[in-house]
Amino acid sequence: MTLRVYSRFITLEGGEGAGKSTVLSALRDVLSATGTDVVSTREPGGTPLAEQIRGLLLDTHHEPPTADTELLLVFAARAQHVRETIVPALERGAWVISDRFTDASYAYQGAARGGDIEFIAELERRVVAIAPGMTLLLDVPVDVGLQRARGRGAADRIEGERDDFFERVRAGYLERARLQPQRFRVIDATQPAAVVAAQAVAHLREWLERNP
Ligand code: Z5A
Repeated sequence: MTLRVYSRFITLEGGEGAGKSTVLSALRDVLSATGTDVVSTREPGGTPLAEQIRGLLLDTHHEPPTADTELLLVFAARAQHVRETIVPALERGAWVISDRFTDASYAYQGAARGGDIEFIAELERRVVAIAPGMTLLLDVPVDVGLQRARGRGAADRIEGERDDFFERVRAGYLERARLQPQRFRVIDATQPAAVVAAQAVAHLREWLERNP
């Protein structure tokens, strides 16, 4: 079973504090300004049930999930998100921008947590079955990103991981970008936020020209 690729589906990826939220607003503004129907969403989350699963994943107060539990919860949330939010929006002709998608599972549950990549690929094929046309990877050194993210206050369960975990996340993302250069655009996210957003918008405009 191959993944169905939607050119109107764009995802943002990156480690902690990479600046995805800031870029997402800039992309949404560009699309909305042209009168385009655009849905912005996030993972884990994007539906009421998936947001509850997000709470379970990030909460620091209950027993920590095992690596398998974490992986299956992430994909349970994604299954709900894809069927209830993403595919219905794409099928009615809207553009969808998601703050994280399946690449995050390869980076966090695969590269960083040591999960079985073939099993993740199997879940992707059977449970997700779709892929974005373009993915913007905001790449930032781990110390810079963590300093930004931790400046915001109490860390959630995953933000509380050690720095070497996030080094593996970053390496996992860069490896995916290296293997799929047609889909990925890698942006140096150490630059000022306005510059990062402008580069992301330039990629979007180029994508729009090729996929009107
Ligand atoms: N997760 C997973 O394990 N597996 C999966 O399959 C999925 C997710 C989908 C929640 O994701 C967690 O779920 C995440 C991975 C895991 N791990 N954690 N923790 P999330 O995306 O909601 O959470 P996050 O990665 O922690 O988001 P974030 O740190 O908020 O990142 P961001 O959205 O990229 O950053 P931001 O909010 O736009 O910016 C962060 C701060 O930096 C903020 O104060 C900005 O003003 C500042 N900032 C942003 N850009 C810049 C620049 N360029 N210069 C200086 N300062 C900047």
